[in-house]
Amino acid sequence: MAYETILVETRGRVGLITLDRPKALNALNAQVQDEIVRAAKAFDENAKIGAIVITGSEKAFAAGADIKEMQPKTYIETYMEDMFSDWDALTRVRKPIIAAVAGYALGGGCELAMMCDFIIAADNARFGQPEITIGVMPGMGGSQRLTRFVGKSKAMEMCLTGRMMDAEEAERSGLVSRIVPAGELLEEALKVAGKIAEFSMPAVMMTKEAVNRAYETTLSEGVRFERRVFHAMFALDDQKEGMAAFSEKRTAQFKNR
Ligand code: CO8
Repeated sequence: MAYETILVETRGRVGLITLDRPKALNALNAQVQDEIVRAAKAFDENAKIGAIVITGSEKAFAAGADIKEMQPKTYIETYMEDMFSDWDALTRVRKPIIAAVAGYALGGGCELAMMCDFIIAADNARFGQPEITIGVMPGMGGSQRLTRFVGKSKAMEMCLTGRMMDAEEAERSGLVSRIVPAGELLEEALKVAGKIAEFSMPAVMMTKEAVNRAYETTLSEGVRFERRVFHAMFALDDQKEGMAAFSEKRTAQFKNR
C-alpha cells in the first residue's frame, strides 16, 4: 500500500501524514485525496495509534483542490463521480485529527484543515476560500464549515472576495486553536497529539463525538447526548483508574490506550 503524494510515519502513538506534492504547493488532486483518506483510515483502525496529525510544508499546507485536474471536467462528470464526496470518510475517522498548518491553506486546503478536529497554525499561515476568483465556489465544505467556525459576516466576505486571513485573524476568529512559530509547528502539533494519545482512547473518542455533535443538532439534544455518553463512561475501567489515580495523587495508568 504505497503512497506517492503523502509521507506516512508514526511517532510513538501518533500517526503523521505529510502532504508531499511540493511542485503543486500540495494541491489536492484525486490521488492525494485517496491517499490521505486511506492513510487516516488505516491509522484509525490501528490500535497502536491514538491521534493523527496532518501537515504540509512550511510554504503550503495545501493551495487548494487541483485546478488543472478540475479544469476540463464537465458538470455530468463531477455529478456522476460525486466529486469530493470521498472526503466525507475523513470526517468519519473516530480518533482525533490535528491539522498543523503553515503557509497557504487555500480553497480545498482550508477545507481540509477545517475537516480536522482542530487547527494549530504557524505564524506564517494564510487561510482563504479563493474559489470565486476562478469562477466557482467552495466545494469541500467551506461555505458551511467556515460559516460555523468564524460566523456569517467573515465567512461571506472571504467566500465572496477570496481575501486571505493571516494567522492572527484566524486565531481571533476562532478558526485555529492557537499560533506557534513556524519552525516549531510540527514539534508542537506532535506534542499535543502525543498528549491526547496517552489518555483513555474510548474517553477521547467519545469526547470527539460529543463535541462534533454540537454541529449536528440542537443544544438540548446535544446536552442530552453528552450526558448519556458521560454516564456510559462509568462503564470504563479507565474512569475507575483515572479517578482513583487522582485521589491517590499518582499518574493514571489507562488500560484502553
Ligand atoms: N491547483 C493546481 N496547481 C496549483 C494550485 C492549485 N490549487 N496552486 C498552486 N499550484 C501550482 C501552480 O500552478 C504552480 O505550478 P507551475 O510551477 O507548474 O506553474 C506551482 O503550484 C507553484 O505555484 P505558484 O507559482 O502560483 O506559487 P506562488 O508562490 O507564486 O503563489 C498561490 C502561491 C498564491 C497559492 C498561488 O499558487 C494560487 O493562487 N494558487 C491557487 C489558489 C486557489 O485558487 N485555490 C483554490 C482552488 S479551488 C478549490 O480548492 C475548491 C474548488 C471547489 C470547486 C468545486 C468544483 C466542482
